[in-house]
Amino acid sequence: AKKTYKMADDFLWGGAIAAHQAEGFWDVDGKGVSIADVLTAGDNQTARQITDGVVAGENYPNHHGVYFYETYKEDLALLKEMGFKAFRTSIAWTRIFPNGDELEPNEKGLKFYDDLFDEMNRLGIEPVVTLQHFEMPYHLVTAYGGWYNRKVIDFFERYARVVLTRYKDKVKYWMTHNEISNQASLADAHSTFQVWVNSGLKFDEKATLDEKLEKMYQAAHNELVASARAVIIAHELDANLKVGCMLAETPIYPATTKPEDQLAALKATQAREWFADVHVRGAYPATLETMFARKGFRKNVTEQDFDELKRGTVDYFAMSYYMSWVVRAVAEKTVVLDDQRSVALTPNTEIQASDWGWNIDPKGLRFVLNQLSDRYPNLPIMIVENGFGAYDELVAAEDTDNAELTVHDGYRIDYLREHIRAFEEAVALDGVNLIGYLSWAPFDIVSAGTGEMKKRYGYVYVDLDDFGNGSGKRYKKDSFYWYQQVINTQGQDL
Ligand code: P53
Repeated sequence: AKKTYKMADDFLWGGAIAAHQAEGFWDVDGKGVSIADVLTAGDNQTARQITDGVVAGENYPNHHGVYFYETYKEDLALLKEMGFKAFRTSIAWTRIFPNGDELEPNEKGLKFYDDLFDEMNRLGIEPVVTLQHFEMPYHLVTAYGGWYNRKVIDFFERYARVVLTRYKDKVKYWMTHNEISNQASLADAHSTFQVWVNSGLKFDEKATLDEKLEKMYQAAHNELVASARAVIIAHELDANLKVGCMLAETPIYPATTKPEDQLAALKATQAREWFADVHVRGAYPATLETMFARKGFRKNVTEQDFDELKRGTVDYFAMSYYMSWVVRAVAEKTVVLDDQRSVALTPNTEIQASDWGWNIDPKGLRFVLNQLSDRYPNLPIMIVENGFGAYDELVAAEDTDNAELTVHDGYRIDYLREHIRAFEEAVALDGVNLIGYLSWAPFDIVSAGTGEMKKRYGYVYVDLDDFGNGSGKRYKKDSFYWYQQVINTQGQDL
């Protein structure tokens, strides 16, 4: 057997979800409509549609989630049974400010998260909380145009101040915008979805790539300023609060040893990773500044913005990791940041992919942890998402305690084992300062990308289908007992 390593006693083992994919009860206790509430169901082949408001007769999976709003106590008890040290979820902005532009928060929404965080603390599970995870108020899109409008910076600041103030004694670990880097992939098939969930942007069908890029870079700038303000507020409230950025990390490999492919991979990486430089160093890298000047992008900025970016740098680096990509240079084009058609995604024939086409690349995790550690020396890193979306089959249990049904998910265990091994090697052999591992979706929830229930990640099966039908009951999968053992041995028994 391969060597394994023991992680530190205070290493944060656990899992992560997001409010909109789990809570359900989308319109109760004063909650407003979020941008997730107008996303229809899709699947492997079909993109989720963004409807104009909530339309009768459409299937909106986030409306039901897995009813975590009511089941959180039993779900947290299962996580505790696995030995969780930490659990990440998000606050649904629309529970606190239903439309986003109110002056006063909604007390019932605040109360829900009081109860949720209290329960986690009672169980000794450290809350790790995302301020914005694909769920901004829909009203901020229809009335203001989403994050492209600078007014949204102020609305976010108000929301952040309210929740940071309210929960500062219950939550130490925060992060601002989930996977802020995903919207950079404007040329790929999921770009309509990505700019919607990141920034509340919906492009005209006739918009040119430059028009889209101009909007995306301005929206991202506004988000980065808003993030910096949240960091500043948090530190004013309590210097011990830790606020992170959150990027989707996908190593990008060159397709061949051709120099132009190397350059393509580097440029494609820069196009996604610059967000981190602003979050961590408080300034844009030269590649971006030069491109903005050349193209006339990101015009609507103030001197105060750059001051706030400098003062509001993050305390740690949170990241998701699911897959790697391969790119090649498109021969007739000069590879530049602002023309993603100069770089083409290609399949990786060396590795397998999931049923949803996501490349399975555990070594890529070690690779990217090393890159980050080189780029931002000493900055603590937390993996706040990693997992395997797969079809599961619920079968009769033989030797599982009490429960009558289970899932034999050896394929999920294989994925997780190799990724855990990869980060353990990054820590033990490469000196990466990794403080936690929160795997994605410890119990099944609605998929963000497709809206499916059948793309499952959990250690716990949730009996609901793509239409929200089912008992909603929870069943432990084989991976439940496996992850319990991993945590119990601090990562030594994989
Ligand atoms: P689903 C794209 C690429 C990588 C991660 O994704 C992504 C996405 C967006 O779909 O999203 C993150 O559910 C996201 C979670 C999401 C998780 O990855 O599409 O932060 O909300 O559920 C897994 O399989």
